[in-house]
Amino acid sequence: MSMRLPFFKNKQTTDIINKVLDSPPEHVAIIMDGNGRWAKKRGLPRIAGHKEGINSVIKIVRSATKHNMEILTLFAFSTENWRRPTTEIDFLMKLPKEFLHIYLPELIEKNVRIDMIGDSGALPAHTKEAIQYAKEKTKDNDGLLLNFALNYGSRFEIMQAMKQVIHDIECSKLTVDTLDEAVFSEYLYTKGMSDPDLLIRTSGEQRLSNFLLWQLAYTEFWFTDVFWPDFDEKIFEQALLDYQQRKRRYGGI
Ligand code: V07
Repeated sequence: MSMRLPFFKNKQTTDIINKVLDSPPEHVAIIMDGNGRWAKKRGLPRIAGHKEGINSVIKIVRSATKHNMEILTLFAFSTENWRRPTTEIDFLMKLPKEFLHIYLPELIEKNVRIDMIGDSGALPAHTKEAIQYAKEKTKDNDGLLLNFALNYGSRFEIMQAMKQVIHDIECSKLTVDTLDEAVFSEYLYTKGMSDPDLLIRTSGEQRLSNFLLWQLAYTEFWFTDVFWPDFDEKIFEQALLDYQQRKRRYGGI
């Protein structure tokens, strides 16, 4: 009997974990930080870290589909990242195509829809075309929405929304009286998407870095010291469990 007890306890624990993961957050957003530091630690060039980061992306996408998540938003390139050396930027801009070349068939098979938020106008044509192709190929899928933030900056997003709102008011498509939070949200890149329930940032930094400032108003934040290339399904599930426990505490009040 005493031999069986640990097994019983373990199974019970596993059941609880599975139950919690059956009702995951609808929308998870991730700041995939620490690729450069991961590489430096190994004496490798920064770009080796970015390339390795792709493996974590697909791992987390697979986990998100497994847990029936609705939206996964990944911060892949910020408007501030243009300040990096040209060679690094050129390398980063090839990653969408490289990722899609390998994984698009699997994403299609998994019913994933690919989208992006950010100012696509400033991206190189080859990057834009690769993403456009994937968006088109997956536009009718109704599983996970895999949303890449690329050349994304939240203040820019809010500014351009504000300009468009003013434009629509001036041409009488909108009135000041009908403008509210829900209407304003429709002017953001994330129109039609629910706000993130959970934000994860890797690599020990604890700031937003101009990511989804409007959308994260009520979001739970979860930080880890783990570098993005070392982030895996286990750590992701730990974040999901912590999130569920926070929610359950609120529910008890
Ligand atoms: C990038 C790899 C992950 C770590 C973070 C920085 C480097 C996947 C994409 C991507 C983007 C759009 C798309 C398909 C894939 C990507 C950039 C950087 C710029 F439709 N990873 N990844 N894009 N990194």
